[in-house]
Amino acid sequence: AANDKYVLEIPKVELHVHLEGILTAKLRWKLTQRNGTKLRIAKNGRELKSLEELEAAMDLLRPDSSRVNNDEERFQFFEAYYEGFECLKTKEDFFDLAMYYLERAAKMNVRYCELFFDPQGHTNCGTPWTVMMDGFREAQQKAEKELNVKSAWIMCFLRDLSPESAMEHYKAALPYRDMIVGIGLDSNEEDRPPALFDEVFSLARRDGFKLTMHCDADSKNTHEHIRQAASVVAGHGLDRIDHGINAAENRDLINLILKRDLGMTICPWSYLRHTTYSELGPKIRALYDAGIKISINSDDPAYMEDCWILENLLLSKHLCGFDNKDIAVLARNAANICWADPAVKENIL
Ligand code: ES4
Ligand code: ZN
Repeated sequence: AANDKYVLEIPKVELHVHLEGILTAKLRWKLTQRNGTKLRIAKNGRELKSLEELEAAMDLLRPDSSRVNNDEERFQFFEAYYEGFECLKTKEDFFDLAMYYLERAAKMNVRYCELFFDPQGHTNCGTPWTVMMDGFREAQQKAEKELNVKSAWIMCFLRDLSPESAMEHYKAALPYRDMIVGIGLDSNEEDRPPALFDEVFSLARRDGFKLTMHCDADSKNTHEHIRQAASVVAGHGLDRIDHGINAAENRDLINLILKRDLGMTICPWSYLRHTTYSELGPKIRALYDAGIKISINSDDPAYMEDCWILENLLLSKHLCGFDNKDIAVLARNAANICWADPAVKENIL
């Protein structure tokens, strides 16, 4: 327990959390009631009628390393995740969602965070950009002033939608570029290699954005996707990699990541969806021992038994045998690979 106190109290930087992935059953229920929207979740569109039903449905989607990975389960996660977007209607909803994260973050001593959001999921629900971004901006300003938590946004494109849709959304986001530090790519990776989105990522780099992409461990072409993300997209590869833990299986990929000095955002709890404890520890450990700047993060806490950056750090301690010195290195790595202005970056931790 004394060690847990150290992990709780150490100042932190979080670089991989999906705003929509912190929409807990309780918050989703509250917003559904407030807006009179329908509550559906991953069960052929059947409408749920109570918070208890929603909690039970979301509970089935949590990572559980005792079940084998299957495509059906991943599909259900995405379905439930996107259905969650339907209760977000007003500026206040987006503010509440972001504040929910930022207040939790403050309690865990997160000092700076880069938050993913998926604008295509919201425009798809008919939500205007001003509603999203004004809500986010108010939360960002309030958290910086009142909670001592700084934040920036990473706009992710949904890789299961077209590159044309990504480009349209990129252009529509430019009026808000002062809030957005980076561009990412998420959602279902099946048959959607990084290079498909080369054009919009190249343009974003020319415009001064930092670049990252998800390379999920359960992707069928995991090594090739990591290679493209690390060395091909936007001329010479991206600025960070999200996940990418299967690089641990391939010395050439480790060397490539080291050569490009790419940071990696690791979310241990997520991988229990498709990896066993005994496989996971050594993979994370191999990346760390190779000298790659990995950071530990939370991904989608609402779909993971309420596991946040703190629980993920504790899990990585347990899985990899990290001690407090290692935890300090992981926190330092996150500060190192974050995309805050140099002046801010120096004083984050
Ligand atoms: C996601 Cl690929 C992926 N994994 C987990 N959460 C997500 N949210 C959006 N894309
Ligand atoms: Zn993610």
